[in-house]
Amino acid sequence: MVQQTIDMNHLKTIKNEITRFMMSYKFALDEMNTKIDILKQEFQYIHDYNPIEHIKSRVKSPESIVKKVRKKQYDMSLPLIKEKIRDIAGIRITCSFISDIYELSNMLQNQKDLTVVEVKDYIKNPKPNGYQSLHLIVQIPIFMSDREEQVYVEVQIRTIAMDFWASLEHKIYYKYNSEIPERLVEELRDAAISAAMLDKRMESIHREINTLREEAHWNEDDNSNLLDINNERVSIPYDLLKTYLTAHR
Ligand code: 0O2
Repeated sequence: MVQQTIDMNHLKTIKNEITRFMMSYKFALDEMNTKIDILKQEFQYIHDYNPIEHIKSRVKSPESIVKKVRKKQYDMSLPLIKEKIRDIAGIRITCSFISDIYELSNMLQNQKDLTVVEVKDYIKNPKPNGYQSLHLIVQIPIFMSDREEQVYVEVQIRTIAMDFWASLEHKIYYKYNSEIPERLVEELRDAAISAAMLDKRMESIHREINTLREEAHWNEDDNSNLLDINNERVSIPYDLLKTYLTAHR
């Protein structure tokens, strides 16, 4: 009877510890999502468009955590898991253009309370199978009633095309395990290259449209392109200003 009471108490303590452990990742994601939302609004204000197509976040399930711990052959201890498994909290941000990925990543890296632990640039250096994405491992402080904790969060930032490829590739491997023939591996790699080319084309169209929009805005604008010289109103040609601004950036 006494033995059972001790076990029950012990079990209760363990349950509490695991709950607190898992909650810390939920809080970290809440904090990150708030940050990202603020950045998104700021970006919208500066660039007049929303760079984020969608955001998904998840806390790895306890079963998946255990599976990864076993695969990596770590000891089953919470402090060790906290230190070694750095993608328990994960956020996936899908951006419109490649330049948005880097801008968003810089904005995140400039946040004073975030510590960037690792950056893996699979866009500049795609994985051999063609996988592309920018991965950041960050640490974010969370404040609980009795303590402050630094919690790891994995942030994956990619374009719609990269996300499309990664989702389908994941499904193919999930369904067929790792036995897919080399010919199909090649096809997937080719498809990743096509996705990257599509991203580049879309970005170039986006840039051109932006320039056209700026020019149109400049030409139709109130008085911002006018100078008063010797009581005479002179307009500054858009091309001249653009060259000047580019040279002095
Ligand atoms: P899930 O279910 O998405 O979480 P790690 O194993 O994390 O310690 P690794 O493999 O060096 O170390 O990490 P990496 O390369 O940063 O990859 C982590 C995550 O990126 C993966 O998590 C996937 O989500 C994604 N990823 C990486 N490579 C690929 C790929 O080739 N295809 C696809 N579709 N996704 C990829 P998990 O834990 O594998 O899976």
